[in-house]
Parts: sequence; structure tokens; C-alpha cells
Amino acid sequence: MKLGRFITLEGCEGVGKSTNLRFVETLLAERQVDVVVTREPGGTELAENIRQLLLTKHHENITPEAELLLMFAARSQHIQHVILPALQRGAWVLCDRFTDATYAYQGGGRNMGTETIAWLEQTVQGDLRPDLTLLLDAPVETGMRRARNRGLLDRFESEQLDFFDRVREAYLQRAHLYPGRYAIIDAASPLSEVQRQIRKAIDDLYAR
Ligand code: Z5A
Repeated sequence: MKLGRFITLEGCEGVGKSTNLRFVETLLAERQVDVVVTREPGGTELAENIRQLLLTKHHENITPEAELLLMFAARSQHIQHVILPALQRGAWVLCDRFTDATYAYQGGGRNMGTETIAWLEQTVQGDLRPDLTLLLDAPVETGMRRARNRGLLDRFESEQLDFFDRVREAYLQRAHLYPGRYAIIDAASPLSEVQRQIRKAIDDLYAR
């Protein structure tokens, strides 16, 4: 049985997920909520190893199917060892990316569609879904500019603009499909405005 709340942050690269994850953590701490902060792919020792595999560039091309299965292999470990135990003891889980990223990157970016993803989602997660998904949305070029100031690019960051256009489009489609769960945040705004919108979404969840 799930007692805590499950919040995810999503969006294309460089839109401010890490920055605002820390902000949400502060908001929850103000309310004295017991919060577990985690990320995907990753969150357990084995899942972090899978993350390394997924983000590093290899000579051997990773097929879209292998990429998809590795995402869900990491997710299964993460759910069973971190997310569910935390929710069951009443903690709130704050996760940097979750299955919406799979629909956006593998479904949209890699053109894999949604049918297989939906099957894996049901198999690996059962009825576990986030209570609130903060979608940080900004023009792809804005996020890329911010992220690329950092230097070396990982395997996903090395993709072309059209890949990220498909990712953004897939995220927006999901947000329109699940309006009760998603809050779309205008991540191109100054940080103070972004955080005003996030605070409102968290207040609304708290009041539910
Ligand atoms: N992936 C997948 O394909 N399928 C899946 O199912 C899952 C993941 C779960 C993991 O990368 C990769 O895995 C991801 C998708 C794939 N790849 N990509 N791309 P990640 O999530 O760890 O890393 P990322 O997406 O590359 O995130 P990021 O580049 O670290 O960006 P961020 O966390 O969203 O942004 P940030 O670091 O908070 O901010 C970037 C800079 O912008 C920083 O200097 C900030 O100070 C600045 N910033 C932030 N907000 C603002 C505003 N509002 N104004 C001005 N400047 C700002």
C-alpha cells in the first residue's frame, strides 16, 4: 500500500530539472515532509551501473530495443529497492525523470511508439504512477544552450536537434493526455518565475 506521494521532474536536457529538484526538496523540507530524492536511470547500485552503460558512448551501437530494456531493467531495481519502500513508509519520493522520459526519448526520440512501452510499464510498475509530474518545458535550443555550456556531451546529449524536437513533442502530448497529473512549467522564464509556478503545483498537491 502506498502512503507517501510520488513526484517526478521531466523535460528535455538543460531545462533546469536538477536546479529545481533541489528547490522542491527545500519546499518539502519547509513542510517537514520526509523526502527521498532520487533519479532515473539510476537510484540503486545496479541501476547506476546501467546508467553508466546508457550514457557512455560505445564503439558498439546500442539498439533502440536494448536501450528501452535497459531503462526498464534499471527502473525495476529502483522501484523495488527504493521507490516502493519509501512510499510504503509514508515518505515522499522526488525523482529526476521516470517513465514519461521513456515515452518521450525512446517512444518519441527513437520513434519506437508507445505499445511496447505501455506493456513494459504495466509489467514493471503494476499500478505505480507519479502523483504529480512537473514538466519543465522550454524551446529545445534554450535547454541545449544551457546544458552545452558544461562541456563534454554524453550519448543522449550528442543527438541532433530533430531528436529533441520529437522528445519535446512527445512530452507535451503526454501532458495533454494526463492533465490531472501533469503541471507544465514554463522553463524558459527566469528562475524566480519557474519556481513560483512549481511552488503553486506543490501547494496544490499538498492540498489534495
Ligand atoms: N533517459 C531516457 O532516454 N529514457 C528514460 O526513460 C530516462 C532517461 C529515465 C539522463 O540524463 C538521460 O537519460 C537523459 C534522457 C535519458 N538524457 N538527455 N538528454 P539526465 O536526466 O541526468 O540529464 P539531462 O537531461 O541531460 O539533464 P541536465 O542536462 O543535467 O539538465 P537539467 O538538470 O534539466 O538542467 P540543470 O542542470 O538544472 O540546468 C542547466 C543550466 O541551466 C544550469 O547552469 C542552470 O543554472 C541553468 N538554468 C536552470 N534554470 C534556468 C532558468 N530558468 N534560467 C536560466 N538558467 C537556468
